[in-house]
Amino acid sequence: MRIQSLTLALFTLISVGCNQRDAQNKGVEVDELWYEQAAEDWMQALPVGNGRLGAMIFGNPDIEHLQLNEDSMWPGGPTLGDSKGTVEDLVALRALIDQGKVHQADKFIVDKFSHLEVTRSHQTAGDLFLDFKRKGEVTDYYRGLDLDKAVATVSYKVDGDQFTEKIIASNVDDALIISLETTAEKGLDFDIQLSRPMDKGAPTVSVTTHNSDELIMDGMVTQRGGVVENKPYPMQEGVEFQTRLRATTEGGTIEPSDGILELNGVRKAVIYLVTKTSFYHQDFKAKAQENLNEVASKSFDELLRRHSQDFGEFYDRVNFSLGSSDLDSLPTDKRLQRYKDGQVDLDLQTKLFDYGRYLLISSSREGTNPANLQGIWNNHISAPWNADYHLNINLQMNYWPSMVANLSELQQPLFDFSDRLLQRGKKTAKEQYGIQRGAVMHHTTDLWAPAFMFSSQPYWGSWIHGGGWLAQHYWDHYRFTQDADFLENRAYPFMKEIALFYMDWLQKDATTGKWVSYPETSPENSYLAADGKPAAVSKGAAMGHQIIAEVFDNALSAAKVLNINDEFTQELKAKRADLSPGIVLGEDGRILEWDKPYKEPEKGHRHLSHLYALHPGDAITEATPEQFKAAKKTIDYRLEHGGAGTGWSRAWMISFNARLFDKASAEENINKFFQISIADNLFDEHPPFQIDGNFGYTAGVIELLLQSHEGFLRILPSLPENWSEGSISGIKARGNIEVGITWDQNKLTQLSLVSPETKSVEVKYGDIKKKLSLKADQPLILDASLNSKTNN
Ligand code: FUC
Repeated sequence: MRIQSLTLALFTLISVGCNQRDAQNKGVEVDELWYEQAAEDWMQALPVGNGRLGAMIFGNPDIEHLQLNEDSMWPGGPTLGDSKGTVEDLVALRALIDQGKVHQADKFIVDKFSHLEVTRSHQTAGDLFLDFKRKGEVTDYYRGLDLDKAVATVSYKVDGDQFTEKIIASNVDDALIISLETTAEKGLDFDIQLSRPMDKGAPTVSVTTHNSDELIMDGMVTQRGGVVENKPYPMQEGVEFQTRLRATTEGGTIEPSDGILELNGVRKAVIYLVTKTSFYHQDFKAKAQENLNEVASKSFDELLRRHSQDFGEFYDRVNFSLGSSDLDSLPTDKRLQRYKDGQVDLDLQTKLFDYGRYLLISSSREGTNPANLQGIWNNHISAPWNADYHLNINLQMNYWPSMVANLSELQQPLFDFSDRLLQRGKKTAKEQYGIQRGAVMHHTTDLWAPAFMFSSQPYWGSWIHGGGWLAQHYWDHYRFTQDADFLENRAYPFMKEIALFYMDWLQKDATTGKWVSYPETSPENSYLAADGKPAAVSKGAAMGHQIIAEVFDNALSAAKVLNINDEFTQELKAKRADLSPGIVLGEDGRILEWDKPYKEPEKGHRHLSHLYALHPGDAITEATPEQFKAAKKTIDYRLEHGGAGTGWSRAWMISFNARLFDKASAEENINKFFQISIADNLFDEHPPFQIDGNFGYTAGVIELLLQSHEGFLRILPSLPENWSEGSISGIKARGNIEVGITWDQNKLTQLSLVSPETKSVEVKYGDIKKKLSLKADQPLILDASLNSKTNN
């Protein structure tokens, strides 16, 4: 094995791809993923995206394939179904739980309140094929994704002639743009074709040519294999769209023919592709034409310049290094294999960190829909879990890096979407539970933002805290950005609606005198009831009470900032004072997941919902030592029983380790994440592909280096032993403080802090804790003793 990888390393050192090689010759470090062959399957293809529109690039020299994506490609519409259930049903349901009839309660909750399973999925936008009809020998193959500039490149020689293809997904010009170039005297001969997979045998698009150089693909998203209420429910209507493509060339000819563009003798070509949908625009066809005319009036170089500048404004904010990048001379898939074979690759860890930032910038920009379970990249008509928005961790995890990695603007799509959900959630609260105030959201939703319950199983579907968890993002957005306007006009109204629902949902427990939330479930998990059979519904559960407590606390903190003291805040305080605790320890020292210490059928379950208060919540810290210890015990128990099996669960584990200052486990979980959950294109695998793990990993890395949830900044709280030297800059702490950290031999060497406002901040490194003064926009540079380097 060893000899093999050494030979491989030597071989690849001589045969590195031309971009990498060129860059190294020029002494420029390129942050890239790169490969020596075309992608054979989708999980090897490389993603580009402008937040809404994107593609997976295969780089095939025979027939190049770009699988296309757009974030509003959904069947159906906003009108599917109404909330179910009545107030009487809720009373009856609670009575069953009070009487300990949990199996009946499990059945009742689904029968009365749920729409059962609904399958309607985010879908592929289709495919672009470039048929090169190649005959010659292909050598010097290179396929790469430059993360700094967000440019994908495919290059190779054909019978000695150089061919180069560059692809960008531009946000500023709202288009995919592909440039093709050859040094061959006779130029390139190729066909351009657009298509989209059939939906259960029915065509989903029609493709026509326009003028002599355009292809137009018109269609509507359908899902003939749709399911509603567990029954087949063919959806023959959905979002309408138009994809429009124009080719321009230098030299050669373009001939339209039967829905195809034929290009001959072309030395240089640029293909411009736009997609507009009825979700965003009533006049989407006119918009597509307008968009195409605008983008096609610019040269590729100009578009590339505009795109790289725009992308760089986000990407360049953060820099992370763990020392040597020598292994950049190895193709990414070979490096990954080396890692899987047991050779830890620290620089690949930094690449995956950067990739998380790249993916968020590419799948979530102001005005777009939020990143779904696959970001925007999806080649299915019916995707795993519908590539939708799961609210019991997945959607939130997508946005974990947004604040800490200094990408706060990219959270806007989450808030725009959540505000839509809030409107639907108010209706659901009223109709489904008879609760007149506030809003509720269940475990999953989709483009149309339904908030009602839809699942045939109580243990995943009847969870009611989607909105409560989202409320944390609103409050944290304020804590990080200090944007008072956002707090007043977006965060507080959202938090208040969620709190109002909870206030009316809570029931006084006759025995404890505490407010209890029920029916409750703990996401996707079940316990063994007294008869030894699995049950889901319980009278209170850890996560529910932790989330409710957090919503109440954060709403009260927000009210304080906003100087609000009214009936609502008074009522909130009273309910909060008597709320059932969300963190209760069992006799074995672990945190209870439900109301009682039940036996667990799946001891290594992937969700660690009862540790919400440790992360992403902040109620369990060093300042609560017993709970802190119990959290560690809870995690160890899960891991001993095969926990963290999925990519996202492993990524979450890294953040847990960070919060518990458990460096050794963090190191181990990072290695396992690479070894088990990362594919050749560095996408996270549940399996299958699920992008939350990518984002969770990037957030977890920062959590190891900087924490700010306790009211002060912790520097290098959980630095893994093998990250002995390194640096990170541009990351953010709560209070809108930008932080740079450099370390050597596992010890801090320099800390820099900068804030746009003059303020004091408390900082802790090891045993040293100091209160420091920051002057507006003036970086404060500190040494390992947290003494100012500048003033000395
Ligand atoms: C949650 C998880 C699953 C999966 C799905 C999309 O329901 O429990 O593992 O990630 O979301």
